[in-house]
Amino acid sequence: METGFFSRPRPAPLAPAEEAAALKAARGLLAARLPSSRRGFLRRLTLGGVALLSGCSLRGDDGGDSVEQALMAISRFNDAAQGWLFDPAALAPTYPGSMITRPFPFNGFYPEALAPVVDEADYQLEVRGRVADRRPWRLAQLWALPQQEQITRHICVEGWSAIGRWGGVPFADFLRRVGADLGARYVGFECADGYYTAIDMPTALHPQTLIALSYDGQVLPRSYGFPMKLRIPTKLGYKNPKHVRALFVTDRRPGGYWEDQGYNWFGGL
Ligand SMILES: Nc1nc2c(c(=O)[nH]1)N[C@H]1C(S)=C(S)[C@@H](COP(=O)(O)O)O[C@H]1N2
Ligand SMILES: [Mo]
Repeated sequence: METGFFSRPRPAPLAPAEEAAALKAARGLLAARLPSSRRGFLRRLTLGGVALLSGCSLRGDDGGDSVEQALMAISRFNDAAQGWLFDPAALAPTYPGSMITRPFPFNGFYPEALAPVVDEADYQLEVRGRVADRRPWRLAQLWALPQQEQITRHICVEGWSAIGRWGGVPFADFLRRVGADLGARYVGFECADGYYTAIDMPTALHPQTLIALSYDGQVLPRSYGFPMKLRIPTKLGYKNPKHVRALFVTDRRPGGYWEDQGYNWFGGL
């Protein structure tokens, strides 16, 4: 299913008063369209979320037209898109190989040249928290597990999206294999570059959530998260940790590098 509403240019920021007005209007429109059980997220709705929901970049330099367009798109928001965004079991759209974005963009909280260099020989994935088997994993052991591939869209709140092809181990299979407490609430991730983030258990168990070991048929390149990243197509880019070196299962909601600076924790809306 190609919904087509996520491609957009990098936006220029809105003025603070415009931001506040756009958010207030978006919350009002969405409140009218959501079941009461789903309205909790509205308090945490960010402008990135508005852009994601509407597919419109919110620019400050076009006289407010983009805000108006975004709000119109939200008011037309269809049930299929809502299902994908709000139902933890719904599948993210997948795409044909011909739609892969080349080259796939790099993003990180530092320039690409500073991406961490992780030595495969030294690498161990630590597993902690509410898990029966906490033995660390070598990369070869992860590669030995049954693999799956997906071509999905990565959406960054900074205003770009790109389609890529990732392969790896369904995270639900991994969690079952290590005897994770699947009734626990969260899985947290720590990365080799100091980045960190976390997801809720329904997202961890989602059939498209992968321990990604490959990108476009190649060993996952350094820029995209070698030796492994979590690929979570139902979540925004910042919820997809690269260079993961440790994960833990917990009931206490972990923070995140961007989440702790105000990004929406749920990050998929
Ligand atoms: N370890 C680590 N993971 C990270 C980040 C980061 O800076 N460090 N940035 C996040 C953000 S905001 C995005 S958009 C994606 C970018 O992934 P890409 O370089 O494969 O496009 O990685 C996410 N995961
Ligand atoms: Mo991002």
